[in-house]
Amino acid sequence: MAKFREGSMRRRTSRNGSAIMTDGSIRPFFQPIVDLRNGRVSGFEALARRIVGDRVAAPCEFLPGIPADERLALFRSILDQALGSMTTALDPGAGYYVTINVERRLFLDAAFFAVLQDTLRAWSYPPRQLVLEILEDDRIEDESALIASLRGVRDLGIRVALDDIGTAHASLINIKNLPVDILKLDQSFARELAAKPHDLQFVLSLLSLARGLDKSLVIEGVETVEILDALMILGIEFAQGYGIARPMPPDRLQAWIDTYRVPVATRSPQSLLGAFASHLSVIETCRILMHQPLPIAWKEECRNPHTCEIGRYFDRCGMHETSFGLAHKRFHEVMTLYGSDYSLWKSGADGFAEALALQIGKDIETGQASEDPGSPAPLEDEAA
Ligand code: G
Ligand code: MN
Repeated sequence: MAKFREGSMRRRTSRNGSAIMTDGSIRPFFQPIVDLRNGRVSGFEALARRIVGDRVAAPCEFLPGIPADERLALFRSILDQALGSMTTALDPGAGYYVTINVERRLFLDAAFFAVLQDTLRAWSYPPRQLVLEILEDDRIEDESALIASLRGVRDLGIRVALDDIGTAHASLINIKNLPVDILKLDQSFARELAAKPHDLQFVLSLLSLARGLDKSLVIEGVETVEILDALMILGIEFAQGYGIARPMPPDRLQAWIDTYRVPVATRSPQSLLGAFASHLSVIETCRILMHQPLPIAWKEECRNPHTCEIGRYFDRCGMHETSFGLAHKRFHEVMTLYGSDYSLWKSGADGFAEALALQIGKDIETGQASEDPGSPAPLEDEAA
């Protein structure tokens, strides 16, 4: 009787298209997440890929072929393979974490916790080194049940991340209501920063929100060294993106770790986008100080455009006499006026931001900005 039922289930799932699930073609690739404060790799996002011959397919291509009732099995498979790779392909003592995407409704699946605990136990894997990223789902869900499930996950010692912050679904309400440890800014923000430096304001404000809420912030979609530079200047902790590394199969991870160095390692700008980020920080600080006296050290040095980090960068590159260099000098002339003559201060601040943005745009047009993300040749599009 039991045998008959098992057999009929197997037939039913295979009719439902689970060939994708059972042929072993779905494997995790791993994309590093770097801690910008010390330049070290902190963890890896495990990303499901389907490998057929020498082609590597992304989830948007194969997920539609996996029916809803097999998504938990997909999660189990990725989790199992990811924990296996972390345990066997890397030094388990290094303390890297792995972060795994989970469809929102799986947190409400009755069998979810058993899958999670069984797999952790099978690999003797420390829960602290696992992060679950909550993905979006169009369905209206029972929020209180989701919150209870997330609490249960965190009680096991596993951390939870909210993915795709800034997209329609992952809204401020989710940040407010869901018990999570990590916020991940959707890659569409960082990816376009090179052409839209003003968008750095979103990064800066989200960082302030994350800090205030005591959560970590990961910026995804870091495609160039200039973006990395700007994020470091803002004080961002964690970054992920093609400019650091593409997702790669587990057997390449250790060699990548051994050779990777963060290309910029100071808090002083190395690019115009970095200078823009530095300027945003100064503006933000002035605004915070708005109704308070300027720190003494600032007051004395403020008028000298060579003393700030941007000024020192312009010194190194001989940029003080350019249009944006002159705008920078003008800002220094009015910088102390934020409390007494706000509109003059603001025109100086905006004038420098605009002049910089204009030059950044020109550099992109003339190909002076880096297009090479500064990482080894793309791995994902190659044969696995
Ligand atoms: O939604 P989520 O943030 O989990 O998306 C991760 C996906 O984004 C992966 O498929 C990965 O290959 C892709 N990705 C990662 N870094 C970058 C990047 O810098 N630029 C772009 N365009 N895509 C990226
Ligand atoms: Mn993700």
